[in-house]
Amino acid sequence: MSHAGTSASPAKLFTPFRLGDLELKNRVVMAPLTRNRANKHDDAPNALNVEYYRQRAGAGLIITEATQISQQGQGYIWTPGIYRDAQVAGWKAVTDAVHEADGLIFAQLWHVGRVSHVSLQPGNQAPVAPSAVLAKTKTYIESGFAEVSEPRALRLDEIPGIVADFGRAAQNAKAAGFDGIELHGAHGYLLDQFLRDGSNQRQDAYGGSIENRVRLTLEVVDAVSKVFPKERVGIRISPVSPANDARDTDPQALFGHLVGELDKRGIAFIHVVEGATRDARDYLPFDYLALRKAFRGAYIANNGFTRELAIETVEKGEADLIAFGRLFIANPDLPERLKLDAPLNTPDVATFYGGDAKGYTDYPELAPAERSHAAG
Ligand code: 8OZ
Repeated sequence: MSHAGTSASPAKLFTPFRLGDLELKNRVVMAPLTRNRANKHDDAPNALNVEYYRQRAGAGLIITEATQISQQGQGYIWTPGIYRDAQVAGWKAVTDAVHEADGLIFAQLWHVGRVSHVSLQPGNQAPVAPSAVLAKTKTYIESGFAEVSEPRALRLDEIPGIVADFGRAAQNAKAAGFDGIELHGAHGYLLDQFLRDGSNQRQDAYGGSIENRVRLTLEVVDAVSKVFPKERVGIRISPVSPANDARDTDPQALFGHLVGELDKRGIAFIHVVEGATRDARDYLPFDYLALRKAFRGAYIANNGFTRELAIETVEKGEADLIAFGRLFIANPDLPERLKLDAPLNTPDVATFYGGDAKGYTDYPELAPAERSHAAG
């Protein structure tokens, strides 16, 4: 196939896409990426973060790094929040820079649930979860990697407060100038903990049947859809990823039901991490096309896509948009490089989480000579 680059008919991946009422200039999405470089004193985005996102505004859509909706929702050191005024102001500078560079940006709203450590929690209290079940996973705190802390089960009367925190975070995202929001429903964090029977052992309206386990996620979708129009709301899910000890006895039934409910609500997109994050795309068998068919909004596919697979997947109509993570870390101008089939910089794993400009804003863009070479 010759869908590459600069011929008269570029591959569909490099053509515009209508997402609700937004016009994306291409179908290459910057995936949410935890980088742990917010201000150390208030977890607000800063000038370095502004520069990082500005450099990546060539994406059809940027989805920010996971951003906690409350201090209780934080699970790692130096991740940004969106619940304090200084954080909203920090994000406003980010969205202004991305918009000036002709980009679009959604905030990813995050509550980590049990994937946290007492040192990050208000009053050094236990992290909260659907049930008091410890996750076999690690986090990182100021001193380095640490086992996550024993969680406590949320009381039934606390759940409206969680939904309200998501709603308030969405209001803050609107005030900060975001074009929309993505809920983090993946990777074993709070919403995913409620979805799955490995972490949700509740016997109230939020546990037991699939209908009950999806309840919190749908209440949160409804709450944020009162703040942003539904066509500016999306959700990320990871049906089979075992990240953070996420387990379920029947992911196909669970996510099939969830996606059917999301379809009824008419939100903009589902963003599906196919396979195991940071691991194999075929980690466990799962019918992703069944989710695509059950949902009339956009389907964003993620996880380990190469240029070829991305082009092919969009041509075949198996996804509308492809989200790239690691490649966007190392290549601020990734859409242009992919379009030209230009060489890619290699991501430096040692500088992924925490640090300064090194491995963050210092990856080079293509030089003009490289551009014309690749195009020629
Ligand atoms: C890597 C390190 C810490 C958090 C996720 C938010 O997996 C994350 C994350 C990734 O979704």
